[in-house]
Amino acid sequence: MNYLRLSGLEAITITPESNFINIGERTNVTGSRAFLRMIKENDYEAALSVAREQVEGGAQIIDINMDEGMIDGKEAMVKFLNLIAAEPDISSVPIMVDSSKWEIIEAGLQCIQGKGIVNSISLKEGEENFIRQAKLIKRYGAATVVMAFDEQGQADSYERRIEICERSYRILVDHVKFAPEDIIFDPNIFPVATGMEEHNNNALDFFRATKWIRENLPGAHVSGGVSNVSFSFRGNNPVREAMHSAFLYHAIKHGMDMGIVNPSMLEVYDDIDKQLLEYVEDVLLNRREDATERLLDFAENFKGEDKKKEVSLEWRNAPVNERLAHALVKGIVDFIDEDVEECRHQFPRPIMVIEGPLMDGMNIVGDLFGSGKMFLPQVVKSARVMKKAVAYLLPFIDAEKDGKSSSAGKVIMATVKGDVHDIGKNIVSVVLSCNNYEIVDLGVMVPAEKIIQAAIDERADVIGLSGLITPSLDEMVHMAKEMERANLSIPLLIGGATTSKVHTAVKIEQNYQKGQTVHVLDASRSVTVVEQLLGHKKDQFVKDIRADYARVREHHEKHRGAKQVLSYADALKNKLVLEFNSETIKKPNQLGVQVIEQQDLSELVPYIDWTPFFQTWELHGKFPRILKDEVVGKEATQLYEDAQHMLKQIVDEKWLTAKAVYGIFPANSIADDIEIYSDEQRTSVLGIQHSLRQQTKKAAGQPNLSLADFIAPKETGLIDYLGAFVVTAGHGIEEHVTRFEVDHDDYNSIMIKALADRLAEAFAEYLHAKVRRETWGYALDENLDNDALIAEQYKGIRPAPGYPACPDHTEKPTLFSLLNAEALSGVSLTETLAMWPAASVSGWYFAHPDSKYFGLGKVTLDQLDNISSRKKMDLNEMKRWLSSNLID
Ligand code: B12
Repeated sequence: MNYLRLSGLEAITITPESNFINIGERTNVTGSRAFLRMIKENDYEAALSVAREQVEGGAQIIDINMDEGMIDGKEAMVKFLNLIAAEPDISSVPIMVDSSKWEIIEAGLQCIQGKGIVNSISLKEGEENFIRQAKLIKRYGAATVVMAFDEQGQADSYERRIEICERSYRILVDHVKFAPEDIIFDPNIFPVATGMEEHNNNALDFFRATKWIRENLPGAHVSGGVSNVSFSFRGNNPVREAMHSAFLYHAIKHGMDMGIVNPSMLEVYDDIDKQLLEYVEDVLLNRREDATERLLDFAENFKGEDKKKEVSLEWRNAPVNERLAHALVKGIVDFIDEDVEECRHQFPRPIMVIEGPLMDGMNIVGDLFGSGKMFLPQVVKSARVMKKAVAYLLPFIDAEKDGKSSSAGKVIMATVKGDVHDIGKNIVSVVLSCNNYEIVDLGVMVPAEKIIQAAIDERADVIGLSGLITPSLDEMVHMAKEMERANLSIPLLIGGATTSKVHTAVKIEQNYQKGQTVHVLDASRSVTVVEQLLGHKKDQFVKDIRADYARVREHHEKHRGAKQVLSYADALKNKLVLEFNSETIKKPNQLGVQVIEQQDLSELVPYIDWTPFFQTWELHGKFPRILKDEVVGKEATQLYEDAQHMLKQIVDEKWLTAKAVYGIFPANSIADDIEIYSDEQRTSVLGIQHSLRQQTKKAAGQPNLSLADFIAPKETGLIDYLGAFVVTAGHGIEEHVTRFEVDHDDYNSIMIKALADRLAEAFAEYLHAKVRRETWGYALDENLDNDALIAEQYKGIRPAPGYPACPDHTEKPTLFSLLNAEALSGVSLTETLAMWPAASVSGWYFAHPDSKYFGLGKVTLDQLDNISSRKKMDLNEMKRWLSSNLID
């Protein structure tokens, strides 16, 4: 059986093991008034940020709809999709081209890269039209949503749903030869509890039809727009949220595997008020004649109600093993020593407390997390309880001979040489240890030899590597080669922000033939992967992975160079030409290097962008909305409270020291180089910032950007300026991390790192504002609140080497020497140019009012050649550093 494979710039394969696929719905003018307004007002920058936010918020596919009478839908669709294509962070995910007009769909299909989805076709206008459209979709290489709609209208019963879906399927598969896995049925989600009897079976019929489709139409998928179901309860969010969650819970159980769901309108299924859940499910499953009336009456109680918090100690009355399970699931450490002690007396050997009640409790945690009913911060807290319990028992176990516990397997974890980030790695370690894997954590910046030696000495079953920045990808390739050379055959796991399945398949896997390499997207997937790699189904799993990676390589090979790009020379000709004059160039109030020895942390707190903090903990959604309504609302609030508590201690007790060094220098551009001068007479060149230029073929009138475009060319004779900065909030962190680790407290050790990262980012934001208003002084009257800063509404930009506009990390040494940064801020660069302490950010300041953030995208060898000679760097070395951005 083939699986549905979709792609933007990156591929996703939807297998039976995949979690529910969430389709972002906010780039849809029919569903979002804000998005409609942006399109109407031609504010495509804002529209792009809506798309970006959805991808960052976890949408795996984005639906785009421009069906609105007041706009030219076709033109808007084409324009928007072309703009998206030049934004790698958005176009990484597949696009769903959504329209009721075929011409818009077709225009959209002509723009999207990778394999997208058409939303939708149906038999509404008869077979001929249906077949014609399906053939075209097939030719464009897209998947399609098929509505349960035919010549007689929309399917509104179980029988009609299955009749239309079966007929559509047979036509598509038998006649059009459409791949069955590329068919996604939308069997119509209609409102329930409308007061009309004929609507009572609406949800139930959807569930039954979904099950029937999944069982009888092999390969086909089921999707739908969930919010429709609760239409009768508009204005009553608590009931709507409960209804959406309960609906999804049952729909997924019946086989719905993707859908349009607004995450801010979901309650955690297990947290739904039990009575409300019963009434909601009575309605959804049509369990009682009076279900609607009862829910309507009951719903009155929930109008506008805030969720209450209760602390009850009733659980303390339960038997000890239940108490342990409760403490583990709820992450309560308060009674752990006394409970473990009590339990120890009930078993002949202390080890049995771990193998019995504690592991039973952790299994519950593992299952709840695996099924999406528990979230990462809760799991990390559970791990803390487990670790404390084990620590309590260890002296008793050590006192016995042969007291070793049997683990499910031993995993070596390490952040690779040159890279300093370990939050992701630590989270994976916690999640695996919750599932009874023994973790040997080698820390950060670990060279290959050390990892391999540890694997041999420890007789490890798996090696897991983590890396955050692109240079680490190369180190992972090196690791694979070294494992092959050392004759190892244990599986190699690859993870971290810049890693990907494609990179793993194309660049890593084949270097390690004796064992299997697997890319793991996030912590929640790590357990199933390790389980399969170490379990009795290993052979089949490895076979599947190999076949999958071979397909990825084949696809990659086929599409190599298929992108529409300009030569570097043509891209340079299509540069952005800005106005440079006394309006756009402001002479800075202060030139030269400035230092902040010890920044008052309390001044940084208001600048914190909290949304990424929640992402670190795998809680997706925008702050502060996430605290209230989201599927993760309760957990997010708890996490936020814990964070505030620690943040206060960090500030009050000066746990961390924040330092900065920054400066503004005279500068001019020469093509894509920016010369940085010691003084305004431009007597000597202090350094050169080498920029890279976009080469993706742009829509007419759109320039190919380079950061150098934002600085006045030397030939204008005008003096322009460039700023540079390094900030850190990481000095002093080690002491506290060690303290937490000694106390077996992963939760707080991850928490302090996540907060230090937030403070580093906040410092970058704070300093940028200070530079704009004071040091450079080009935005004296700027008055932006934190939301406006986060939305980047300020004038000027501060791109950081490594970020999408300037992915070349090798510019950091220039930046550091310009500022004498290592001496003045205590931040150093590792061999792969990560910064130490980890919670540090460095970058450039551009002040031109038209400067903006952009993504470089892919570049060609002629640009590589050009930049390596400009930088006087060996071509192959340059190629290695820029490999993620090269069209190979
Ligand atoms: C928060 C953040 C930061 C924080 C701290 C990062 C951290 N976590 O330690 C700060 C502000 C300090 C920072 C700084 C920088 N950053 Co930054 N940052 C991010 C951001 C927004 C989120 C990363 C994150 O924390 N995610 C949450 C954690 C939990 O996820 P994770 O580490 O990926 O781990 C999960 C999985 O990957 C997986 N996993 C991880 N490891 C392993 C290992 C195994 C074995 C397995 C199985 C799984 C696994 O499981 C984890 C849990 O689910 C990303 C963009 C993004 N959306 O990814 C950019 C990003 C990682 N940063 C980037 C860059 C460039 C930088 C800087 C170099 C910029 C600069 N010049 O200052 C610096 C470098 C700092 C340094 N010390 O060298 C780039 C890297 C790409 C590149 N070209 O190299 C990114 C991708 C942004 C971008 N789009 O360009 N950054």
